[in-house]
This record gives sequence, C-alpha cells and structure tokens, in this order.
Amino acid sequence: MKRSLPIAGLSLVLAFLAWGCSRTDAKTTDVRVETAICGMCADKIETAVGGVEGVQSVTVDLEKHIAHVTYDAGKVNIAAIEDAIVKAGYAANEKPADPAAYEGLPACCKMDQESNKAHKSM
Ligand SMILES: [Cu+2]
Repeated sequence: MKRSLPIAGLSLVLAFLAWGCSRTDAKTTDVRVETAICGMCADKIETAVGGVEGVQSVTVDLEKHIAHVTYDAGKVNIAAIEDAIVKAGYAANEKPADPAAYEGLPACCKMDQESNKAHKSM
C-alpha cells in the first residue's frame, strides 16, 4: 500500500495538469465592427457571436466599434466568429456584411454607412 501512494499522487498531479491545460485555450480577440452604431446593433452582434460554440463571452464597444470576444481556441477560430457577425448583417474586420442580412436590419442601423463616411471625412 505504501508504494502505490506516490504513483497515485503523481497521476493526480498529471490529471490536474491535463485539466489545467485544456482550460488555458481561452483567447481574446478584438473584431472590428465598424457598421455597429446603436444598442440594437450591439445586441444583435452579441447574440450572434454568443451563440457560436466555443465563444465564452462577447461585449461590443460601440464607441470604438470593436467586439471583444473571449473564445476557446480549441473549439472555434476568428474566421467563424467573423462569419457569425457577417451573417447578422454587420461587417467584421475585412469581411463585408452579408447583403441580405444587412437589408433586414432596422433602418436606424443602416444609416451608418453614410454617417461613417461623413465622420471619417472630418
Ligand atoms: Cu443599430
């Protein structure tokens, strides 16, 4: 009985390490969502990205037009997160919004294309 004790202890440590490693896959990324302008846009993006498997948390910063996403890199990648935003009708990083989804957005959310250009030219 005495001899098996260190082995049991070692395997416990190994199991703990393996468990710990599988949990450190969490990564954070900032996705540019330049066409997000109001709270409704933020809600839609947060719902869309939050529904992607492997995404742990998402918050949209409307002032900076950025979505802060924490995700499990073993389950999902940035491209899949961008695609979820695109399908919700918003541009994500270099990807333009899905035209059909964009058409379905409330009118207030569509005005930003023009107003964004106006802001940038100032
Ligand atoms: Cu909006």
